[in-house]
Amino acid sequence: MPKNISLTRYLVEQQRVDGSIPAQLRLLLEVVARACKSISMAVNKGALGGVLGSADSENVQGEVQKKLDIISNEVLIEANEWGGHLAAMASEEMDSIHLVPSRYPQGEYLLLFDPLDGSSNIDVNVSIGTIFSVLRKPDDHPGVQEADFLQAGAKQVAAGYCVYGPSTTLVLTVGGGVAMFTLDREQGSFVLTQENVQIPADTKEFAINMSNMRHWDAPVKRYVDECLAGKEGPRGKDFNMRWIASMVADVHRILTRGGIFMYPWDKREPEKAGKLRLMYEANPMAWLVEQAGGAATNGKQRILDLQPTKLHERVAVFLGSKNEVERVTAYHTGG
Ligand code: P6P
Repeated sequence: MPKNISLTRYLVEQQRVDGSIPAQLRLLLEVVARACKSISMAVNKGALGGVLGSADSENVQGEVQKKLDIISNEVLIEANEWGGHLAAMASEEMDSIHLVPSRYPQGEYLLLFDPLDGSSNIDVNVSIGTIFSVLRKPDDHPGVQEADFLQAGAKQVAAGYCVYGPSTTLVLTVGGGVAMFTLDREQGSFVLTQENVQIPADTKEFAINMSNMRHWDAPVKRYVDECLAGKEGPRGKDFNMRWIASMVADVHRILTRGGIFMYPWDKREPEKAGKLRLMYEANPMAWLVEQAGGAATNGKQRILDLQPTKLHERVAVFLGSKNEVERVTAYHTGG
């Protein structure tokens, strides 16, 4: 792979190859990347930045907001308002959509994000990240309303995340595979460090919060029990387990070396389909995983085919190595 390809050069050259990144979308992705750089700086200051701990407020999910949740949300909003590439934004941290102020030109894209996923890990210095999804604004009516965001994940035009870990890494797809860019803090720019990411179809590593085992449905329990039975069990091989409790970090590991990530429906809150949010967590991650040769379902259906009915709706998530996701999905569907 050629050395020192910046994100900008990658986007320009990708547009030349397949026209998948028109100017407005390139601007959107560069602005989001710049916002992630600012968030990375704030996160990396840690206790020195005076931004750890809770903000003594709750978000629409009823979760206590961390100061950095709010800061990250504001950074993304501010960065994306003036460019003329967006019509509106939606965030895990905001009850309703945020229209681009009328003093700025309106663009053709909609941006959704979880500004700082895994924020319960901030105060304990564990990797966290920003997740984003880009949709096209419907052009059959003027203005933007919440219903315009309710598009299936298969309609995304771009998706990605930025993981704030030992290195800050931006992972992106526009439908032609998955590329990874590592932040070079000396240059202050994201540099291409991997392209055509491929997830192995098989794995020996599963990720799930085991403390919820007694609440799971039978198919999930069967799948995990078989992994735990190891070589002597029906799988005939031993498995390893990882759970970072930061979806971005768990998905990054799976994109890097394979594995299956599961956050299933459970009996604790049976009216909820799952814990994770469809629009700005499951959909972008599902597209990235599929673009890297993996699979992503809610246990029964392909996540990208799900038709959303609410902006903040939740979904069960099984994603990663194709053969494992197909197995656990078959346990649910009797396939
Ligand atoms: P639990 C973080 O709060 C998050 O939304 C995901 O990033 C993560 O995978 C999951 O929740 C962790 O949930 O119940 O294990 O704390």
